[in-house]
Parts: sequence; C-alpha cells; structure tokens
Amino acid sequence: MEETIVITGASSGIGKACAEVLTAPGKRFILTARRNERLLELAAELEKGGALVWTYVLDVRSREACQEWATQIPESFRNIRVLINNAGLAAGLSGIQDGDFTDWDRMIDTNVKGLLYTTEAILPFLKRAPGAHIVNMGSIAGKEVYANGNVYCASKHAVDALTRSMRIDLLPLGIKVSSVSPGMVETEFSLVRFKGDAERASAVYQGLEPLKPEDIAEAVKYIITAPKHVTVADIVLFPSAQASSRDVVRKPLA
Ligand code: NDP
Ligand code: 8X3
Repeated sequence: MEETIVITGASSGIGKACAEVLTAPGKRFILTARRNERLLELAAELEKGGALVWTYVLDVRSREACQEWATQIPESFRNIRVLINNAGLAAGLSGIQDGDFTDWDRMIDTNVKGLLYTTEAILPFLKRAPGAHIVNMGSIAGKEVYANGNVYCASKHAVDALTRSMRIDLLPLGIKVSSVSPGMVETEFSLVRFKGDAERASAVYQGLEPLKPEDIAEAVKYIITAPKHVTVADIVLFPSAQASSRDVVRKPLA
C-alpha cells in the first residue's frame, strides 16, 4: 500500500505548499486544519493530479479531538510514514508587559501542546512504518528572540527543544525527527498575527523578497526523501535579504 503523508495546518501557507510540492499520482495524504472548505479545495486539486486525500477538520489544541481523529483514519490511509507538524501561529506582537494572556494561550496551546497531541495521536502508526519520519515546523524564532516576540519565540524554542529530544527518544524506534526553521515567509502568518490588519501584515514584507511557502516545502521534500542512512536534523532558511530576526535589508520606497 502506498505510504501516507499527514500534514497539519494544510489549509494555507506552508502546509498547503507541502501538499502541492509532495503530491504525485497515487500519493496518499491526510490533510487537517480547522477550515474545511480550504481543505476540500486543496483535496480536489490534488485528486485531479491522481493523489488520494482524506481531509479531517481538526483543532490541534484539543487532545480529545486529536485522539478521536486517530480512531477515524480510514484503513487505506493507515500506512503513515510521514507526519508534518506544521499547524501554528503567532498572535500579537507586543511587549510582555502589554501582552494578552488569550494570545499567550493560543500560541502555547497550538504551537507546543498541539504538536504534542498530534504526535501522540499519530505515533502508533509511525511505529509500524519502515522509514517513519516526523518533521516539525520550527522558526528562526526558535533559535533567537526578538523584541515583542516573547511568547511566540518561547513556543518555537519549545518546538526546537522537542525536535531535538524527540530525535533522541525515537532513535531506538527508527523514527527520524527533523525540523525546518524559516525566517520570513509570505503566507497568512502576519495577517493572523495582526488579527486581520492587512496593511500591517504586508508591511512586514515591504521592500524585500520574502521566502515563498514552496521554498519551505522543497526543504521538507529534501528532508523526507533523503537516503535511509541520512537524517537531516534541521534546515534554517532565510530570504536573501535577511540574516537574523533583526538583520533585514529593505529597498527604500520609490
Ligand atoms: P498560515 O497562517 O498561512 O498557516 C497556518 C496554518 O496553521 C493554517 O493552515 C491554519 O489552519 C493552521 N492552524 C492554526 N491554528 C490551528 C489550530 N488550532 N488547529 C489546527 N490548525 C491550525 O501560516 P504559515 O503557513 O506561515 O504557518 C505554518 C507554520 O510555519 C506555523 O507553525 C508557523 O509558526 C511557521 N512559520 C511561519 C513563518 C512565516 O514567516 N510565515 C516562518 C517560520 C515558521 P486553520 O486556520 O484552517 O485551522
Ligand atoms: C515566523 C518568523 O521572524 O516572524 O516564525 O518570527 S518571525
């Protein structure tokens, strides 16, 4: 049976691009997110190209929902070799002294606890699959901190720590664990962070060419197709105009 790739947060941005880059006739995908219409549109697109897709509406913040999801996976999609833990978000960008605890909860519940819950739910399948692989979506925010990034940075530092410790824990089980840690990628990320303020979101990418979601998906493809004896631990990717969270060169406005 053809192997299955699971992608969380597949309704937009990097998760959607991963499905689009990894697809091929006969490939099987489990695509999850909260927005069902988006998932169905993507599934239709992939199925046109000959892939087989099972979509499932899932809020990764609920452990109960993640557990239920695992029980619902159809028999023909249970040969899961790859889990891409991509669902995540930033909410707000303000000093810790001005922070909103609901934003803090959303980020920690989604980026950290959500990743744990989806991993817990899918691990029993991965344990049975030769060459099983987990890819966690990290960030440059998991390598360094920047002003007002506090809780988002903490959540991505946690993803980095979890990736490294999962790699150790799952080594005896033959499950590879990797991460991708991007700088600025133009997706709905900033629109979500700034709660629908499109002007503020587009200013993030003003005067530079940001990474595209496909750039990250190509890195994921490299990671999961590396030879059996190779584990790619982490790939850090920046747009060419960025060298760290703070070091960004922008063209002046004309
Ligand atoms: P998008 O906002 O475009 O996509 C985020 C995805 O996560 C959506 O599919 C969204 O689906 C899903 N998601 C969010 N919350 C939940 C939830 N509670 N349950 C299930 N799914 C959820 O942003 P990106 O594609 O940029 O973000 C993807 C990942 O990449 C995130 O982990 C982000 O932190 C990381 N990243 C992004 C960078 C960037 O600059 N864009 C840089 C570095 C890392 P839905 O709303 O339908 O549930
Ligand atoms: C998203 C990239 O620089 O906004 O993880 O933290 S950044």
